Amino acid sequence: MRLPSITAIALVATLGAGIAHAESPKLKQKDTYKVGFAQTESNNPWRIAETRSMQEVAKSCGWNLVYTDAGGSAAKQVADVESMIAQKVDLIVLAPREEKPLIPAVMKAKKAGIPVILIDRNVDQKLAGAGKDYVTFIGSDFIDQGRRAGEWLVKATGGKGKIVELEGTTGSSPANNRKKGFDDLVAKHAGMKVVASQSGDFARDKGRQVMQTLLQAHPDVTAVYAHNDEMAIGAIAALEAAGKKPGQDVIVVSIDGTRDALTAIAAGKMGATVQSSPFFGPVTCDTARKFAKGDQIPAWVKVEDKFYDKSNAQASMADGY
Ligand code: GZL
Repeated sequence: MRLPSITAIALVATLGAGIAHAESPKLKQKDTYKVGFAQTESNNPWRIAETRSMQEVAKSCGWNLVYTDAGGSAAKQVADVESMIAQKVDLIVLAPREEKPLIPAVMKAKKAGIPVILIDRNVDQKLAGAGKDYVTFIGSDFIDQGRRAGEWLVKATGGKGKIVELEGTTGSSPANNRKKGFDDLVAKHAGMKVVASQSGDFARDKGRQVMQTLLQAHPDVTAVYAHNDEMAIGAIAALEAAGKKPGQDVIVVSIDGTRDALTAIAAGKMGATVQSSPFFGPVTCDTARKFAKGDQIPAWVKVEDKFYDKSNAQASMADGY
């Protein structure tokens, strides 16, 4: 009897190892689930709207929701996920605060046989993948959001401007990709220059403080691009405190679509904002149900976002949150 060659044995071993880790854990079909939702923090209207959306859908989706709030700490969010694993939840829904620190927690859930659905923010795709380590990423196209904000600003300024960029939470996928989308677009226009770019951590008052500081170094700024409306509104307060007229001396463009942003656009203080929907409850319930049924789930369940400027902000107030 001919023994299989070393190559054949190695191939089977590799495949076997591969197969063992080929797929993320499954979700059985049943009437009710114990679902963990690990939130990053509740420091702005966007995050509060997201949490409300998840809590509102829980009842109709048959979820007994285990909710945690990491208070802005990725380390605490890791501990929150580990606690959900210890509680043997059926499914973990995670908005990873930053792209890298949450990956070990995702792998621990996989090892414990608990499927993870990422919503709102993603993990570093070089270190973990949909279908293999987690079920899918449900969220907006942050690069496209940055590009759309940049496109609008180029049109609004005739392709000329000294831009201050207020970045979101350092290391988060929305901050990384909103920066990439915007900066790549603006770099194509010789008259547009990002003169300063700094994190305001997606928070209103931090955005105001950073804008106040950057204004001292760049008093001739003509435009502000904020990675979210909260920082944009903080920047508007800083501009006004410095005697500038937002919407006239300085054009402000942002992302999210909060009610305060729609109000600022209608009042002429903000130019435009790209929606970044926080309403993840229904789409997460639908995706989990399809997954349990055995449907093929795409690696990215993309959320489509609207766009608001002075032409539609007032009429769209009901979209705000
Ligand atoms: C986007 C989300 C961002 C919002 C911010 O999906 O992660 O986090 O744009 C929020 O307002 O803090």
